[in-house]
Amino acid sequence: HDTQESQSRGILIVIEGLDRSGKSSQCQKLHDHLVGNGGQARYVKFPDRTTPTGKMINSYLTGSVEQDDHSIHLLFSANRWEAIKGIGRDISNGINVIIDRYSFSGAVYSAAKGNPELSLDWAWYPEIGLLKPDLLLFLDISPEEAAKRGNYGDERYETEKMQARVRTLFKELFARIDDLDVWLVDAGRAIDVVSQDIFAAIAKVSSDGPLTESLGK
Ligand code: T5A
Ligand code: NA
Repeated sequence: HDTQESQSRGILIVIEGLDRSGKSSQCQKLHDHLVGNGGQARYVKFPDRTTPTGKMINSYLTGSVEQDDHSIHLLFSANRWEAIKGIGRDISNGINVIIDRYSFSGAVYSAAKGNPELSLDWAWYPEIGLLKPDLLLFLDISPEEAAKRGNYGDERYETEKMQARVRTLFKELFARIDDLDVWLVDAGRAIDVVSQDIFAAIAKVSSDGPLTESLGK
């Protein structure tokens, strides 16, 4: 078999945003849209709470366990590193991978805590070398609007003050990274209106080149 060489690769799409911006709803819709068009797709969510690192993260987020700020930060990163080879393999096998939160959340939430030892630079470092997305969609919503949505406030970072800092830092981080295709999507609109914008963005992504690029400094 040398069909591998003629088969085109999948694309790597990342959806980021504040808590309750609608990431999971949109990832699911995008997954169904791609499969409905005859493609293959896989939906990956970080943190993946099912693995050993993910279980530790879950205990921290739900408030049952405390963690040192550096330590929990590195656990979130480890939770991505342990999954990345599998994601790369799927992409080379022609599967489109949709990721719900990624390195950008990783850096920004830790830096937003206000601990002077966790600068955005420090927080970004463990992400260097992970696969770079072909497209990054940022679901933009005001913290006030997000707070009106279901179950807000259940987890550790769900305060309006924290979310406001997170929103500013996301934009700061996007501006710093070279060659990153970022689409800002107004996520304060109805679910189906938001997904139409997302489908339009996806239609423009090309998977012509090899997926060899990784996240840099
Ligand atoms: N974190 C994460 C880190 O600190 N470091 C890291 O490295 C990573 C990966 C958990 C926390 O971990 C932090 C960030 C987070 O604080 P999570 O598990 O992704 O991360 O948790 P959330 O972001 O809170 O995920 P949610 O599921 O709560 O939010 P979503 O996915 O953005 O929103 P969704 O689609 O589930 O929708 C939430 C509600 O709003 C409604 C939905 O029906 C649902 O009820 N909704 C809408 N309502 C009106 N209009 C729309 N357009 C709507 N879209 C959705
Ligand atoms: Na949350």
